[in-house]
Amino acid sequence: MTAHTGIGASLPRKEDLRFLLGRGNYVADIQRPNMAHGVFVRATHAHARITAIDTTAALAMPGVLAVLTGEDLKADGVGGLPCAWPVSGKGGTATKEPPHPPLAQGKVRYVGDAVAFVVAQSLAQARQAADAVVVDYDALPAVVGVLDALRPGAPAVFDDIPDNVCVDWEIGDRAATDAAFKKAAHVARLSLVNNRLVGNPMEPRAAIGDYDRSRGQHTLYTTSQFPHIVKLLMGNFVLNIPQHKLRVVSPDVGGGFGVKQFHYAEEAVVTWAARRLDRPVKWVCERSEGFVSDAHGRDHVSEAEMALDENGRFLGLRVSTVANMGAYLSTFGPNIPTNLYGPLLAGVYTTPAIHCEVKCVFTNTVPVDAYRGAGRPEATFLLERLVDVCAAELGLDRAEIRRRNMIPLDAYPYQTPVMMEYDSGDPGGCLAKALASADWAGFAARKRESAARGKLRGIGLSTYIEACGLAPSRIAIRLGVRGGLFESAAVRVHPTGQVTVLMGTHNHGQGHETTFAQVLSHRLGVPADQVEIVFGDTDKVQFGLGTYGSRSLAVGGSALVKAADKVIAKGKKIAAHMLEASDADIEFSAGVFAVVGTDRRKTLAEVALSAYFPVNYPLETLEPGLEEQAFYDPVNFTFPCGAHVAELEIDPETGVVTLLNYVAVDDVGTVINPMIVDGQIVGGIVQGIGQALYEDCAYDPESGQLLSGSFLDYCMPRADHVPPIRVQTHITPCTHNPLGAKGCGELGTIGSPATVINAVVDALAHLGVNHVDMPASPQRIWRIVAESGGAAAALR
Ligand code: MCN
Repeated sequence: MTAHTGIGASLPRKEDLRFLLGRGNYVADIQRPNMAHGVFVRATHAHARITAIDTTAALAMPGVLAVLTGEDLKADGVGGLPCAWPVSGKGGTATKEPPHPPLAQGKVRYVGDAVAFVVAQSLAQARQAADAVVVDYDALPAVVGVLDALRPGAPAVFDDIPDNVCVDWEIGDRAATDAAFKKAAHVARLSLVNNRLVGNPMEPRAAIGDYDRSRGQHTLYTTSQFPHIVKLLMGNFVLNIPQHKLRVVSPDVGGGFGVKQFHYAEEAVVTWAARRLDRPVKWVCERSEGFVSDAHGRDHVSEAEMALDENGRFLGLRVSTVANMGAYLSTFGPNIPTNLYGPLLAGVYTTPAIHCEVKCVFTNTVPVDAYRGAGRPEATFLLERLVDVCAAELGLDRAEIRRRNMIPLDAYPYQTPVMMEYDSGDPGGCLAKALASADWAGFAARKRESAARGKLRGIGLSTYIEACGLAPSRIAIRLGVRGGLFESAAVRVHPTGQVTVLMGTHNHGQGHETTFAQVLSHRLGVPADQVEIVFGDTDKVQFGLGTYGSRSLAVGGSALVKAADKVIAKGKKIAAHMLEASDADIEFSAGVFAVVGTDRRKTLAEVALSAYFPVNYPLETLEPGLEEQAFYDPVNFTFPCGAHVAELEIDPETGVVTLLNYVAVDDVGTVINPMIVDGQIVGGIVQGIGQALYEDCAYDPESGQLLSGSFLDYCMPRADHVPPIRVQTHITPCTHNPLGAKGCGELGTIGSPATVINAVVDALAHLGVNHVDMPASPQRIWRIVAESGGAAAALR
């Protein structure tokens, strides 16, 4: 009856009608009675002592209600923003977590650091007054690059951390890896940079603090991917608000891509200001303000070495990475280049020995945290670039060296030397499909044809594996997270059989209102249009941990199945009573409870009506009502994997890269909605193309000023940059969750940067090029071509 709206149906996204009709409800749309408006005064120096803040002129301006500073925060006992996931370094050393006040106290440590908050009757008045706040700075030397921050004598971001090292972390077996290198027939080496990125979701961040003095009740409306965690962190660590007096609402959110999953200073400041002023206070981030206040992503410098035997088999991998934390630890900061990076370095290969060390380093830049993929694109980029270097140095075909080292199908479940146990996957199958689909074999002819037109053609491939579905509590706790990472769902069957589902995850573009309705439709036999998905309000939804790490379906969806199964179990008892049968004789299928082998049956709606109006109901043994809640703690991560191929042309005269074709073959386990999965993968690939070819968050190394602080300088990929992308799946179901589903939300950003750069390097390989750092901008490529004798020579 409901197969068409259940698992596997490409249902159009239910939520889109609301957005297309302009009925979305974003934080900026929310108006509260008597609401005031706030503007932040932000640091113009990357590193400076604040010698004075003169607020007199600003306070005298029309409409101004308050100018709040770090000293006011201190006087009110407001705490610092906590890092929720510190990691344990070499020998068990602790992560250094310096205080992170929501408004700077004493010093500013990056351009954009919040110094004061001006609140006025109108936004225009607040803006004008913010300009009138006079901050006197005593400028200090700044440090921007991670390698610079490690140099002896480098400016210290914090006086009590003179070497700027936040944590020095390692994973793997150093001795076994050293031994592998000793017996190697060949060692391939590569130094590489993973460029710093700015997330730039379409909707900038926003927050409204609201305070009801009569009840001592705070409400924060915020653009968050995880309202319950903001409630916990802000209430408990920063503002000391009891949890029952704090509500966090995260309504429609226009994209997050990771950067809306942190607890930000602005959230605490508006909540605190609303209480001080006893009126709602709204802040909406400007686009250029977002460049200096949204957490940034990536920013690694690495050395990588692969030891190989004489047949091109990987014996050992050694990685040393320095990762930028920025000026303070963001919510998950140190976890990203460590726990989400090192354990993925085995990729889809059987490399028996791996050792990776990572130094997380403070600099005078915006804090760095998760950005779509978070650690896993960095691992894949390093490994898959290095594999290409191995192939080139050994004269092996790039697909062949991968096949030789790939985890065979019969080796699953596969334990890697870096913690992970992959439950399922067929990377060889993905690779074969991708090569066939991209006509890898026919490339030489296409290359000749391009050369005849004066273009350098390249083809690149990459495999990848990702751990998503954060996270099994047993592993998360071992890795230092302060608590488990289950997810929750509640299923409320109304007396008439329609259903409201309360999800602990948050939908901000992923299509949850559609796919979770499909999951429930499949399990309970209720048409998807009779299911409403509620999320994002801590007063409505039971505790939940939100959306990141492509976890919503694998973890939240599994909680939903669990809750639905509880509904079915209770429904069987009710139906048994109604049908005068034993529970054990009741079967449930497609929304109907039936006595096995008979035509006696009750629909879910009939059972639900009886549950709320218990006339023919086992009241002595069963509570009324039909609503169940479940918490699901996964036993393992899920491991999507795949193979991508990109083909492109380079114009040697200008250095411009034009992508011609992109093929992706991905294993996301059971697919709930093929159209949504396609969209997620394509979106991710485009983001990865952005990193590979266009996006670069550049700072001036001396002054610490952000050079690419607007879309004039920071090049986001546009539709005309993107080639036709062919997405195919190659499914092996996840073995440990009830849906068999793996994540799909990030894999595009994980597979594509290496794929694209491998193709760029292939196009330039005849010039002796073995690596190009991202972004492979026209300037960077033009320079390579010019240094190797110019366009004409490159084409010879
Ligand atoms: N899905 C499916 N079948 C599968 C896997 C997933 O139908 N086998 C569906 C899911 O039901 C869900 C969507 O695909 O509707 C993505 O699911 P999942 O992989 O579980 O990822 P999450 O929903 O947890 O989303 C998080 C992930 C991350 S971490 C980032 S960052 C990201 C992303 O998804 N940010 C996004 N995709 C984004 N898409 C949009 N439009 N905007 C963002 O900010």
